[in-house]
Amino acid sequence: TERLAGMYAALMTGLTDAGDFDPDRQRALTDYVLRQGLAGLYVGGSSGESGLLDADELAAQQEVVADLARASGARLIAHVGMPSLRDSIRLAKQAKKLGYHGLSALPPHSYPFSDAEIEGYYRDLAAATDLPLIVYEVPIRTGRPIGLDTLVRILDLPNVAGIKFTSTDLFKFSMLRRRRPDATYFFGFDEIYLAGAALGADGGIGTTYNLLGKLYVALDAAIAARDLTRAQELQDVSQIFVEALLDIGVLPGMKAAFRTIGIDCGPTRAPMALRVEDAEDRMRAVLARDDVK
Ligand code: NAY
Repeated sequence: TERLAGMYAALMTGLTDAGDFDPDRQRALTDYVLRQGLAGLYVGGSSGESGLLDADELAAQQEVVADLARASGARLIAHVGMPSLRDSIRLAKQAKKLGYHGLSALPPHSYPFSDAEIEGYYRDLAAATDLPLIVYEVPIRTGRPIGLDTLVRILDLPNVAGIKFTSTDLFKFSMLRRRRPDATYFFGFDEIYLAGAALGADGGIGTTYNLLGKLYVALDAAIAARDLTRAQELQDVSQIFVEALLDIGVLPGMKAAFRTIGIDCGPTRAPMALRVEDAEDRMRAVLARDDVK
């Protein structure tokens, strides 16, 4: 299997006004993202509200996205992390059939599982298909960082190709990379991607790439060209955008920003909701700033 690397949008989800999965809105959004020039899409992750969707909805989404993306040359990674390993395996097998290029999954976190149980989950999931699996370190979602030695053991499992590292513990990121230099390292915080790249990330996966994909393509190019000044300028724009989102709620704010450019992907699923009433005005103002345009 080929190596997954580069810049991926953590694809968002299209919902109807009533909050049901909406294949048409999903297609409109996906079509916009595919035109950003990114390496690919990370489908069904945190940014896709997967913690609020059920396995049937995620399966439907996998299919809609694969059908649309097939001709584009974009790489597709299916996030299949679910509270139940059985659901994860079912989604993984479907992703394989649909032609996805890789898998990823949150560690199990619906109970306080032991390191051995977390490793067992990844072992069983990785064995379900021959696709490369990207494990996921994201303590802001799981409530618990995974220890360095456990992460190294997980990276050594058959079919495990790398990690999506969404933590600000950059020393841990570096230690992991030195212990397993051949694994693929994705960095998961958009607003500090440059820091992850400076320490050797092979790519990024993020929410704001959906709307600002071209910015992250340019950031990646500036880094490859060793143009630190340009890279810092681009990272600053991403930070201004993320700062605005954090007040509003990241995913509701992203959906508001999309509405201002004529792409309606619906509300976020309850209980996730806008935290302010003027979200669209705020996002429109951020997108119109001279330093952001
Ligand atoms: C996903 O869908 O799994 C992700 O997008 C992970 C990366 C995002 N982190 C989380 C916890 O959702 O893009 C980041 C994040 O939204 C962004 O950096 C703003 O903080």
